[in-house]
Amino acid sequence: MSESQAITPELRAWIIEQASAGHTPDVVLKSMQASGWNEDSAIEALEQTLTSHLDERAGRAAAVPPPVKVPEPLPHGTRTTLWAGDREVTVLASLNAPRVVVFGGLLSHDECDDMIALARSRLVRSETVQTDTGASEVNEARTSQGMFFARGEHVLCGRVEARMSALLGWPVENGEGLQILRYGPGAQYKPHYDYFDPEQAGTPAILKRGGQRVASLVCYLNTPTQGGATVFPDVQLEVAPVKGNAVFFSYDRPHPVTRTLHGGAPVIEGEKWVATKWLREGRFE
Ligand code: PD2
Ligand code: ZN
Repeated sequence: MSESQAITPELRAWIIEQASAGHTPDVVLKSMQASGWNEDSAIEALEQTLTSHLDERAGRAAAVPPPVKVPEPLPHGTRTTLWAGDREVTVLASLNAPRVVVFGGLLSHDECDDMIALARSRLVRSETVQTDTGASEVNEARTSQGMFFARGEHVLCGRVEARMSALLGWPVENGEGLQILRYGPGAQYKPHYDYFDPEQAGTPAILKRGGQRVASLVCYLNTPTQGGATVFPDVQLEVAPVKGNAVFFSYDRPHPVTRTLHGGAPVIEGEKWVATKWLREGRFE
């Protein structure tokens, strides 16, 4: 789920379009304010977008940050099965660049059903940014609904988190609480990176709690009738959403060189439920 006034690729494209059409920053700012943006956030979004756009046009690439240690589920090379503390998990596929591993049977079907039952009454609609105005709003047909569990909130969350930690060799304390998302027909998650953009003004404050995100584990809680794959456009990889399975990917620096651009393809028929675990560099307390 994105923050309500984050600079999404759509908003960035809209701001650049407005500037290229000759609208002054003041006019663009007024338009954003008229559609619900607060002045400070709008100014910040405009400054960042236009500065980085000018840098790109001048060939001044943002520096690639140094790599950090990330979770690695297959430190000794490819295996067909892995012991995850209380359950054997199958390795269905892996890729090195981006680092992606697809797991079979990470969760039992009962665990998937129980997770959905615990989350259902707490779902709230996720917000998207409208591309024509830059306004943050809920778009019923296209968005997912979501909620966060606190880490260890239920016995089930604690058990699953311990299993993920054993599977990935990464401390439970370095994980965020599980995020549950439900997509209805037509809903999708547009391609994005899960790390926090170092260019965004709000990022240093976010990083105080646990540092950067370094990996994601998206678990499928049901099998949609049609659609809803997790896609990695840079390498044209599509991971089929199958109940109990999961896709892991890591990013050793907050930069597109990791090739971890990914999205949730539209659900065509049925619904799609996922539980996402994000792993941080440090303790997320
Ligand atoms: O539901 C997905 O397939 C998906 C795709 C992209 C989930 C996430 N990102 C996420 O939770 O970050
Ligand atoms: Zn994501």
